[in-house]
Amino acid sequence: MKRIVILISGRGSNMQAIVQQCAERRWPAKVVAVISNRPDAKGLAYARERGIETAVVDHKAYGTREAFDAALAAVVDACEPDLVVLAGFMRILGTAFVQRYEGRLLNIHPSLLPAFPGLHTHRRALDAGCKLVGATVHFVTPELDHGPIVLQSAVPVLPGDDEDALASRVLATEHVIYPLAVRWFVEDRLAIEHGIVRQLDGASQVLM
Ligand code: NHR
Ligand code: GAR
Repeated sequence: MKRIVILISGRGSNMQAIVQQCAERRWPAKVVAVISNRPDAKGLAYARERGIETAVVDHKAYGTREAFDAALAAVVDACEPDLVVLAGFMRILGTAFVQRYEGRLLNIHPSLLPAFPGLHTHRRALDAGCKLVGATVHFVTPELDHGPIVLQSAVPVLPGDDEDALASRVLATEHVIYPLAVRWFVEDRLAIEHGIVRQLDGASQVLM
């Protein structure tokens, strides 16, 4: 059984999708903890209801990013994870943290990377006149939103779309691709070769 730790900052709908599929589809894995940097993250209540251990490491309690990262790493390490999943986690992590979990740290970013790394992706895609937008699951590397790509989804931009409309169309696909990517990881179906992810069964790594 692989041990999964999920880091959140808010609603946690991606976390919920992963928790549900892990339990219902009998993955060889268990979500052992959900950790938030925000004490008021809505997703914590869901995890508690499901009997999953929760913890809060409040970034506001630490004087430096390095001190926060070290405190977070201590809590994560105590869970002995095989995989750490960022699911709407909103703090940039330093090199020491990222290297500690290299090859077992995943993120979902709400854009078709390498377009629009960072924040406000839907606004920037609208401003650029993009006709397709989407989401990307990637391994985390020290450079923000630049790690090896595992899986992507693409959806159209429709006339009259605003940021909220785009965000919810993309989010619906996140709930499909993130659980799938995590399942591939826990079933040992992913390899990283020269910075490129290969799905060992040859499954399609894009959802349209
Ligand atoms: N850390 C590293 N090193 N590499 C990545 O690829 C990371 C990461 C930490 C988080 C998620 C992310 C995203 O998918 C993620 C990927 C937060 C920010 C940000 O600017 C940017 C990207 C991501 C998460 N955060 C502000 C900060 O100063 C705080 C914003 C807030 O609290 O609302 O850390 O896009
Ligand atoms: C998701 O759309 C996720 O891709 C995005 O925030 C949302 C979190 O929703 N992540 C980022 O923007 C990271 N910078 P959730 O909390 O319901 O999973």
